[in-house]
Amino acid sequence: MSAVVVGIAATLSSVPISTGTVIRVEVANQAAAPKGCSSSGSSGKSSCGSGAGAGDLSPEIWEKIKNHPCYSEEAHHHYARMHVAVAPACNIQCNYCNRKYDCANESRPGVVSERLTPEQAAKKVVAVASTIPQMTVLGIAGPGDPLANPDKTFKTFELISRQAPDIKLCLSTNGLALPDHVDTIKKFNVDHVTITINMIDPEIGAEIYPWVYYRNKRYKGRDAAKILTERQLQGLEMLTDRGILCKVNSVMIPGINDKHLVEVNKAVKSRGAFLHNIMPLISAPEHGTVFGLNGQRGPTAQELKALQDGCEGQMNMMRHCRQCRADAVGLLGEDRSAEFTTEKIMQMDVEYDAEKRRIYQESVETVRQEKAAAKKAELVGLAGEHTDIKVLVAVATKGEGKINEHFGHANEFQVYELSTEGAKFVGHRRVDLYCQGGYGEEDTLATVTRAINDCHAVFVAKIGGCPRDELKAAGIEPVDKYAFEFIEKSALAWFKDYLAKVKAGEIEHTTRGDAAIRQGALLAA
Ligand code: CLF
Ligand code: SF4
Repeated sequence: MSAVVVGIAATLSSVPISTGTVIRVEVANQAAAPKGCSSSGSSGKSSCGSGAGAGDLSPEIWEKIKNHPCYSEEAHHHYARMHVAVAPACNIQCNYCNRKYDCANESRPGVVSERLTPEQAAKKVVAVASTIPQMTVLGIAGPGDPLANPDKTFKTFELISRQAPDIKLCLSTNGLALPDHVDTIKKFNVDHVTITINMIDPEIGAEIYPWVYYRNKRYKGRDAAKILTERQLQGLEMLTDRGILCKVNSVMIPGINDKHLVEVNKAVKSRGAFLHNIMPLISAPEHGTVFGLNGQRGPTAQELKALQDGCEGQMNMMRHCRQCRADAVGLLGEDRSAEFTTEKIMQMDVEYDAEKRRIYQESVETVRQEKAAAKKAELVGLAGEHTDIKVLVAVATKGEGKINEHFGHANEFQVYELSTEGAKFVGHRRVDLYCQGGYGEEDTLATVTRAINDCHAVFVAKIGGCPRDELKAAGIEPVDKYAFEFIEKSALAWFKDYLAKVKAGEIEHTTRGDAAIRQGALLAA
């Protein structure tokens, strides 16, 4: 095993990190040669991002991501994932985590998952896959760290790969124990691994991690962070060496690691990470976390976008993460876990029908092709336009890439950036339901407006008179004329009209303000 080079000050001493392995601490940019995602040699172009399609990637990579809702933005409109909460213990402490809740590296603070045995988990996967044929990925993401519970985690993977072999296996870890398990991960065909890497500098790490528990000893502060970063980067290299697709999650903590995440981005790209997912810190006093209690704020929507945009030239950025819980079920952005409680699952008599799933997924592919063709046709109409104008628009959708949700029923809005280059997914905004038992809530409308305040328009399947007027007063145009049509095609058609009106002097193009990322505890719908 070659030494791993870590991007931190050369004065740090070497630390033994695993049997026969020593991490050498040198300059970051001297790290391993670029490996990576695409047929274009991991050039880090945005065409190679999580929004990339079949034409942008090598056939081998496309096959791995085409129906993985987290690794492909385009796939997330059509395919679902599920998590099974089989891993309760954790080997580190993060200042944004309260152990009463799930691992906040993949989950929202404030929600707790039902713990399962591997056998219960396998039964649940078969039941969900039979009920939701677009469920293609099984992830283990907590509620603690999967690799701090290796027996339960790998037993679950073993059972599922036997009973539902068409389902992709996915794992999310803090990375501390990762180098010890890379060969087992490979053995069980876990082809997608997420590592949460919030820093490569132990000084910064000491502000995020009070301790790690490593080789039967508790380390604190800077020493703890140093071991953690070395193990994370070593694990990442070992995985990419074996051809396993790696995503890196980073929690953006303003004033602590926000600027530093650009260095993290370079370090993980150079070690072959496929995708970087920079997520906002969700922090509120009621979560009982160190950050929540000391008033550490999360980023605004525009701060998050600026960082993601800044890193996009370096590598593929994920922007559609929903920070879902450790027992999430369904499309990203929906949570059907309540339909599959242990009690309900144990009473279900399920038979796994792989052929039925295959036929359903073929129909999904037909819709995807129609969607791509519609978008391409609309883009042709923009080809003659020459302007730097970019606008954000919000969309109410419940999947299939269509504008098919009522304004009042949306618990999130997807946000697209429109330019003459096309329509690009840049994020989502969670909101409280405006429509409560048939009536609109005025307070809620104000929070919705704040959440999409940086958008010029909101596309919906339907909207009532009152919210329509209030949105207009806030400078956000409600658009329902594309109800049940494909999102990108419709947004581009609207944008063409917008540019025409600007050109004709009918409207003046103005930039909009910032928007708020919701900070409260997020509960299952
Ligand atoms: Fe789960 Fe994570 Fe696999 Fe996806 S989630 S283990 S890679 S299957 Fe996805 Fe959820 Fe974001 Fe995670 S939206 S929190 S990135
Ligand atoms: Fe909590 Fe996850 Fe951090 Fe462990 S790794 S302390 S479970 S957020």
